[in-house]
Amino acid sequence: MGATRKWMGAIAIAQLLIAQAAGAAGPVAYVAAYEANAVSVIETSTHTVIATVPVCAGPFGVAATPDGRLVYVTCNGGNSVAVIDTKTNTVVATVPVGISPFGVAVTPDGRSAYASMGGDGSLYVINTATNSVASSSALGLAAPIAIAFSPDGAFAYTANAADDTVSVLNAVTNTVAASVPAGPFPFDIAVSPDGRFAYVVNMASADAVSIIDTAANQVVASIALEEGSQGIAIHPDGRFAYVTHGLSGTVSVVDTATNARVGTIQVGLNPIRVAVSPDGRVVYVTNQDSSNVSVIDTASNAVVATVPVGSIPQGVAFASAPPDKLAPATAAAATPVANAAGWYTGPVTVTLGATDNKDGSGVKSITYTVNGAATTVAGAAASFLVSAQGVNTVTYQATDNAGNVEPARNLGLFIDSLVPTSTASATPPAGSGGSNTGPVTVSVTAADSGSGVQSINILRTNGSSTVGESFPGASASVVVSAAGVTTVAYQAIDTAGNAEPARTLTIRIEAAPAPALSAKLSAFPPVLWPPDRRFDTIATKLKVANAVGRVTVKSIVVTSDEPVTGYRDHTAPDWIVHGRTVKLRAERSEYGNGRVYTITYTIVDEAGNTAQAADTVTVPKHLSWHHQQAGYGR
Ligand SMILES: [Ca+2]
Ligand SMILES: [Ca+2]
Ligand SMILES: [Ca+2]
Repeated sequence: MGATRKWMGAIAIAQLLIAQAAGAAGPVAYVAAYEANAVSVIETSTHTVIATVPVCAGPFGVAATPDGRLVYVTCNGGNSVAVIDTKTNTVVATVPVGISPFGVAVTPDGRSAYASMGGDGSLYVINTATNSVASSSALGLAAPIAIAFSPDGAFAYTANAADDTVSVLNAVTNTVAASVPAGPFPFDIAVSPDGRFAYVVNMASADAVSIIDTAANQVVASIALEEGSQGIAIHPDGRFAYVTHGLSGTVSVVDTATNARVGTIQVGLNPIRVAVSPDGRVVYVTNQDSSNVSVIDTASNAVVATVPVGSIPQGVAFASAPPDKLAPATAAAATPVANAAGWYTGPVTVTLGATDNKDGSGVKSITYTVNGAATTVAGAAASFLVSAQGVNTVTYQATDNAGNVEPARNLGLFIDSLVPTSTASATPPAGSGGSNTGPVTVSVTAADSGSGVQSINILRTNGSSTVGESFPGASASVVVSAAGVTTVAYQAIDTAGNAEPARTLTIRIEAAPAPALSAKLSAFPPVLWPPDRRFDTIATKLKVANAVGRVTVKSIVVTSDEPVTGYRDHTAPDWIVHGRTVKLRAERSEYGNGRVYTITYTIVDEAGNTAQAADTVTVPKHLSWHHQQAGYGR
């Protein structure tokens, strides 16, 4: 005993540590690395460390909730218990407890975590729903460095290293129900799956394991193995116990039916804690002096892997969250916003965000396709640019860490950044001088690649007059009728909103010609009578229309339908024009049927327009009754 105690003194008391194998089935092991102030997380299908979780100072014991969601780690140097969320492998709470916590165990119902204080012998009960201390009990236990529950949760058993006892705790009242003498230096404890026996490892004795009958609360047998034994775990089927031996660096396999050693397995240096996976396939052994974990295959009792972990590994427990069978969900957002018709005029940034179900395994990756080309990005967010013209088909789906794949969602992105093109024609075409003489119909037709022509704008400008119109569709026409120069500006706009630069067409319409200069001449009297060869002065009245400026009489010409002289006519001249005065001779041939003088004015206006006006004066053969009545016969 003295030699063993001396060896015991060679190890630091701070390294005393308890492991609690969690009841949760699962593929992940949590290993407290005392000197690293961290927990190494080992994925057990490949036996590789997938995370290192910083915790409080000096992590020792490890226990998981039955549902695998939470792992409790005693921090011996921190006087606290760290709570790790197994979904995220992050510390979600650090619960202050008593002095030098060592052992930790979770009740089978998962509602509480029990931590035993090596420093002051107290028991702390942590509510796993709130991760706060539900109660603390000053039980005066003597360095309770390990704690384990009965399967029914009625009792907890502590291995008390300082007084070589096991305390049986009533888990309802949290009081000591019994104190059972064990071997020297009880260092770890495990309860058989059927609850009938508690197995205590006595470090300081070759009788390494004391077996307590839990009905009688007394030791009923012991198992002789070797001194320096430090940890024990029982296979879920109850048939075998695994005991670590720090001095020899081995693990003994004990048949629980015969309490005989049936195998010895060489592991790492100074193996301390041990845990059996819930499926019973592997045993994890922490080797505190080689800072690794030996993985024993329970079928062959051979080490199949050695996993480096944080410095001075101590407690180990298996945990995993319950199976996640629900796929994550991904939401997509596009920037910028499409127009009302659903079109974009340029590249579109698509942002994807995925979330997994509550208590799910978390989003592992997002896979998206753009027009058939697939990309997978790690994590719950992705962003990418879509820029192809036309209809882009985007699909996206997230995958969680449990392998659940979201059904693909679809996003259609309609991109048109190309302006439409319009052409205009004028009907009728302009004449050779580039002008039209009447109204012109301007017809505009447009075509577009992509979203199609939405409308055509036409703006007519003639001098200070402007008329703007918008026509839906891909064709439009306006009629230009105003004289002068009309600029027709036109542009097409597509459904996406792209507007082509305005184009122009110039229409020239000649002004209607001004009304012609005209004149009407009235001569008075219209009849000369009697025909006595005298001269009469003729009054003339000229009525001018459409003159530009002043009118000038260029000439006054008198003609006669009978000759000036003839038979029995020797008078000449027969008319005199002097200035604006016209004199006509009252004379006619005796053989004719009357004479008709015609007086013709030729006028010119300031624009140079000329016009003629004429009137007649008659010397009749006989004076008609009508003329007599009119007073012409003097
Ligand atoms: Ca999920
Ligand atoms: Ca377009
Ligand atoms: Ca005459």
